Amino acid sequence: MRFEVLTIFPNIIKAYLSEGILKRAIERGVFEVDIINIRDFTTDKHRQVDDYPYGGGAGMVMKPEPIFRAMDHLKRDGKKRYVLLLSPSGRVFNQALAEEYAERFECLTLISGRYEGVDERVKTIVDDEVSIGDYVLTGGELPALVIIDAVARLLPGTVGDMMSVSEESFTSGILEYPQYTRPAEFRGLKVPEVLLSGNHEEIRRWRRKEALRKTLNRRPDLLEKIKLSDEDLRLIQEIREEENGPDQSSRRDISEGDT
Ligand code: 9WO
Repeated sequence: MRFEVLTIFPNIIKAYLSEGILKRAIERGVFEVDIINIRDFTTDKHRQVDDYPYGGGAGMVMKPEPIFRAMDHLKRDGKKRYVLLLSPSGRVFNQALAEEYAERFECLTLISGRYEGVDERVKTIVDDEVSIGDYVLTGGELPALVIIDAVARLLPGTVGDMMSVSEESFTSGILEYPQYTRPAEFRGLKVPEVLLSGNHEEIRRWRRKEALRKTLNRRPDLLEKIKLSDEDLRLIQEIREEENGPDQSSRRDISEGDT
């Protein structure tokens, strides 16, 4: 797979991809990243990529010409590409979209804006606008990197053990169980006994229960989207009893007497 990033700050993109798992995957040819400096596609002496907004107002807007010329340059290869503009008004990125991009696209092109906005006509050359969350940043570079990271790690060969991808949170649809490593006791804080027991069935059940507990407490919305097994329902019942005392629903009213 290939990612193309259009930006006026290519070093931001380079820096992140020069470390860790993504660097290694690029070296091994799992995917490729082409960084295109939008400023290289200006035609004026000052290499200007921004200009004043029509209608007035504060700040500057990215000019359409350099972005269109950079895209024309890329399109000479005649290959299919999916073009995204990173914008807080785009549709919100999530794991399902990451999976779709990893599966469907041979080339993903990401346009990162700066200043106070991008000329609206750039939207005529993009396939979708994507947001990574409801906040405003100083540019689209971090969102582009977030999308590259989330998609690239799903490509076969990027992450060493694909089990860690298929077992993780959001692939399963619930949050992750608590993790511990040595030492077994640290500053008085003990690792749960069950994890030291060597009983793999008990460990599996404990992890599932704690993952459900965390999801129930922090992201109950996620539980509505997935199919819970009979075991899950039993574990949730146990959690309810632990956290709120015994369930009152199965308790008969005092007026019923003890028949
Ligand atoms: C800024 C903006 C603010 C309110 C409503 C819509 C908006 N669109 C943009 C925009 O496209 N800004 C450009 C990219 C230029 C200024 C900096 N940019 C930016 C992208 N800031 N924040 C993002 C972003 C992108 C994806 N997900 C979250 C934030």
